Amino acid sequence: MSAEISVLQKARAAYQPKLPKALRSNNVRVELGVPTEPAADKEQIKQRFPKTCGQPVATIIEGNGELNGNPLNVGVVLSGGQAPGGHNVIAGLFDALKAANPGNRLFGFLKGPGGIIKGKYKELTPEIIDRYRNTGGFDMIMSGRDKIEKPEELAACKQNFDSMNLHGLVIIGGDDSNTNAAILAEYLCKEECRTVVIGVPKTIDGDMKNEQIEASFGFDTACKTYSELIGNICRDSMSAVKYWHFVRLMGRAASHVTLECGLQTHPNVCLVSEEIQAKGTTLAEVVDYITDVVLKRAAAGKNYGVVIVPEGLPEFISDIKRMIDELSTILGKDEQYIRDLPDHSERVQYLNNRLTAASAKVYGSLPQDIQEVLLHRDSHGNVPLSQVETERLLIDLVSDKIRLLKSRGQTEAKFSSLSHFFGYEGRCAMPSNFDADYCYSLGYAATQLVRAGLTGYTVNVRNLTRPADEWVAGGTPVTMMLNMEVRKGKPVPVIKKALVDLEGKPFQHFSTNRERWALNDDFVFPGPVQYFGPSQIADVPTVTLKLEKG
Ligand code: FBP
Repeated sequence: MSAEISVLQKARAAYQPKLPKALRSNNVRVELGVPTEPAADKEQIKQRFPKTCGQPVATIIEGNGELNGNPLNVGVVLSGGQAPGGHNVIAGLFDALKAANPGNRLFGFLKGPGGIIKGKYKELTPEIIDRYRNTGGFDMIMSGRDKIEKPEELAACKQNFDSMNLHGLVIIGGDDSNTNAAILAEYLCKEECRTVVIGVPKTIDGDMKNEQIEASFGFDTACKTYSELIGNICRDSMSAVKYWHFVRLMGRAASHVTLECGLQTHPNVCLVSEEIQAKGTTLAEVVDYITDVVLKRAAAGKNYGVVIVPEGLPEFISDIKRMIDELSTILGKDEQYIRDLPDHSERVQYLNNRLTAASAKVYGSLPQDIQEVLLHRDSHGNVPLSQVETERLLIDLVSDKIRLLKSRGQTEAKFSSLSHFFGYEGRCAMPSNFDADYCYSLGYAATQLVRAGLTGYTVNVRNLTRPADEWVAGGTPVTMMLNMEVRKGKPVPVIKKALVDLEGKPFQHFSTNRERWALNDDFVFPGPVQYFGPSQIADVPTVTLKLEKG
């Protein structure tokens, strides 16, 4: 880490994150509710998690507790994509551990879950923690996307925990990593290992949420960062009056990021994958819709505009989704063989013989770079969609269509386009006050769950649209959020992803206004994230959260 820090970094280092009232007290206890059930596929989940399935919801409240006050060794790991606030989770964990007993120790496993398997870790000291308070990024201990699933990997983890005399492990990750936390917790219970496992809901994608978990951390800062940039682009577009900007936004599956940025900035077109899926829309129909807006604006003398597109779109367009599912099944069986084929044309030929005719046609119609990306899966079976340039594909198809209409004399629209992808730019931004406070509270609460000896839980902090003082912290049994899904052709337990609810208030608000936003220049310019100043500017949560919570 560089020795020189920016003026803002210096000021942020002094920021004291706000904690809910109950967590500020040194006397807390964990109250347990009634037994819970998995979200779906109950019998299969119960069979796979006989020790941890059905545990009750936990709430942390003020009061004389029976929480463990003996010296504890706790490990922490950052898993998956970066999200603003990760360092504050660790700072919260650390401060709560030291407040409970100055002899408590915190160890950071390095480079993600792979560090747990390999036993690579470092002790986190006050000097290290202080250097990273309220900073973005995951560089304190780095992250990785390894999955702990094979029997030998689980056994290696246990061996490392035993030799470190570890009482608890906190896994900071998204839906896949919290699923991993449940698998590890179940395994450790079966093996009668003392280490408890607690997950923390992280992902800028915002799709790890449910009745208990109101938001994943990082979503707030990432959306505010992208919205600042989109607002700037909207202003540039109405100043230059000659470009259509196509902006793809991160979010591997759900469109929460795009919808939130749409609500913050009012672009002319905002695609929501979940709606496209619900209507069974094809790629050609998506192109028709965008073209229609371009032509209507051109007719009003506006040959410019802004289109925002969710990264996850390809998996929600009916014909592409079917093709990707078929590809996943084929890759589940023959991935290595396909990879070893000498060139791409042979891979296409091999796939042509195995895909249905309709899917082979869709696959064949895509540019080669997209075809190649679609043949990869990460360790959790996901397509690396951040590498699929959907915004360029849409630009090409819209300009083809406009060219055709022009050749028939049906339009005189001018269509000059520019493409952007906002993803990595937002993942390591300095956390907003909301994320700084929320993450610190999540870390603080995770310590209390470890002290209570709970395992297989995801920590939660609720009531997030109220001032931090009124937030309520607790834990949700991971099995309560699980369902079975097919990954790489096999059914596996995973946390049910929260997609955009088309009946929910955020989408409804967008849907009521989108036509007006399409034709007029109703752009909103949110400007940069504010860290200081009046609370209604510096502490405001996302539009999504405000609309969802009324
Ligand atoms: P997580 O689900 O791990 O939080 O990551 C989300 C994400 O930022 C997606 O939006 C994106 O598709 C993906 O990570 C990119 O992955 P990578 O960092 O491996 O390129």
